[in-house]
Amino acid sequence: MLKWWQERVVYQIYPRSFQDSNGDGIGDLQGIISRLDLLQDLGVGIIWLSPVYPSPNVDYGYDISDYKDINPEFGTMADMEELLAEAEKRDIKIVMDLVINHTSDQHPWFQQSRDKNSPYRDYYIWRPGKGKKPPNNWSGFFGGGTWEYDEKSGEYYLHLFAKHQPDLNWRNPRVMAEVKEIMRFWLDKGVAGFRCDVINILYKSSLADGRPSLILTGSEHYLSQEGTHEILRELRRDVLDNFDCFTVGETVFVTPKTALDLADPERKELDMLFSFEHMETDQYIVKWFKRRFHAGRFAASISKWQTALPWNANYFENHDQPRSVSRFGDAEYWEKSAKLLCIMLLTLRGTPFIYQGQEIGMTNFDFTSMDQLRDVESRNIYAIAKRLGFPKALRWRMIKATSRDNARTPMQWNAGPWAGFSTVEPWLGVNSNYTRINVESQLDDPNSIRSMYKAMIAFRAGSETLKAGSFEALKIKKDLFAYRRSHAGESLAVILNFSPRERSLPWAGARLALSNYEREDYDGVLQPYEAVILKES
Ligand code: ISL
Ligand code: CA
Repeated sequence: MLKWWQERVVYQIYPRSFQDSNGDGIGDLQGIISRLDLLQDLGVGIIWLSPVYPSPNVDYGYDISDYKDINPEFGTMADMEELLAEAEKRDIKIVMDLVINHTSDQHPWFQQSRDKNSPYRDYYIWRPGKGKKPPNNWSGFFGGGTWEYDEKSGEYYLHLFAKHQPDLNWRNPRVMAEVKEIMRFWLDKGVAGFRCDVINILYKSSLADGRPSLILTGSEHYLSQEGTHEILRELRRDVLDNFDCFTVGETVFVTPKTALDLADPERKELDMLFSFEHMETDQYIVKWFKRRFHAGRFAASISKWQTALPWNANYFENHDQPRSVSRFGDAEYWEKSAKLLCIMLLTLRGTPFIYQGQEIGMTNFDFTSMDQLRDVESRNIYAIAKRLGFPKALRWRMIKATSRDNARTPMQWNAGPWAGFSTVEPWLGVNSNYTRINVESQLDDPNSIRSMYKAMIAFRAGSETLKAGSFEALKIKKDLFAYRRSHAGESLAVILNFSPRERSLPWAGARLALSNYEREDYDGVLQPYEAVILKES
């Protein structure tokens, strides 16, 4: 028997960029409420809200200063309750982002923690320096160091992300108690679970120097440690198991083995997780060094993970990643390749996650200068690359292809001013292609990318084979990827042509169920970027 979170499709909303309702250029909760009918029409069953809590916005919501309130830019608690109620009317569940590895440095816990004698001191990780040097040699996720010296208490605090995001001390039972209470607070309000931010790095086993490494020196001391497994089991047992809810963990640097330890149902830790390997197949070592997209490499990674875990959280986009059609698709075949990615995402085994705008084929941000970017990570990395002497053209190329702002531009609703997102200039630029790529123009067009998403969500909802079936890779060859989903005597073959050329691939005894081209049957030849679903039995 499948659980409801295995049958439904998740839609991720980045609230700041979804819909502004009060003309301040910032998306908000009333804006989301006003678009719920469209999400219901699409077939969405769960919304994951990126953080809506009060935040100084150093990392746009991923630096939280109050876990039990709503960012006034987004609205009030009453708006949040209205959103939950309105979503429920449409049979849509809401999942919150839970960011508990770190808080904002403006959180009252941290402010008090700066006093050595405060009972909050141990909520964070404070250490004296080694002479003039920080306590250890670890390097951070946003580039640069992980320790910040605090004049007030004469010690350093640990921050694996920006210096305004101090890491919580998960060895302190009071931190655990606080987080349990926060989770109960939201579950009591009716949220249906949590997307757990960087959840496999909570527990730091030691603060010793890390092995010298090109990336994330020190990570062997905090990646997926036994202490983290214990924390996850405790949260599950004491909080989550008392509610009809689920968790999806954002788990960094996991392998199939370490991922299984986090998401094996028997172990009662996470219900599913986001792995990164497929998103790293177009890079060398770090995401800033992109290499040419190779469909075979992508497909091989997906296949490996499909069979490594009993259940996957499938995604090609989120608020941290460039747009999938710009990355894995083909600009010349924008529409066909976006539809191919849609068919792939919705036919894999696992819960599909669609990021806002993906359903209309939104593309990377066409920014022309660094001033147009808001993301702290892009700015840090650009500055570090400059310090390292990277030529300007290279720095620019890195940021262009990889900046997280590529996916954070305002949602393109229509061809009107500011793409219908706002009545004033938004907090981040609108992609200039909004007159061509927007929801309104695709809504009534049966051949639009959005219509393909709608059709595929409905197809999946009606197919036990797609929802519950097994996955078997059949062919992974350069730009051809074929796999089979089977269940209770039915078997579906999915064939994807990731190339601008026709490809011949006869498939005896199969009937066409669906294609991103208009055709009645399958003649053994795939058109450029064609994706077909064939019914084999
Ligand atoms: O951007 C990344 C992936 O390409 C990572 O380095 C990212 O920082 C990492 O996946 C963690 O992401 C999460 O936590 C961060 C926050 O900035 C991201 O938006 C969030 O998704 C810190 O809270
Ligand atoms: Ca607003």
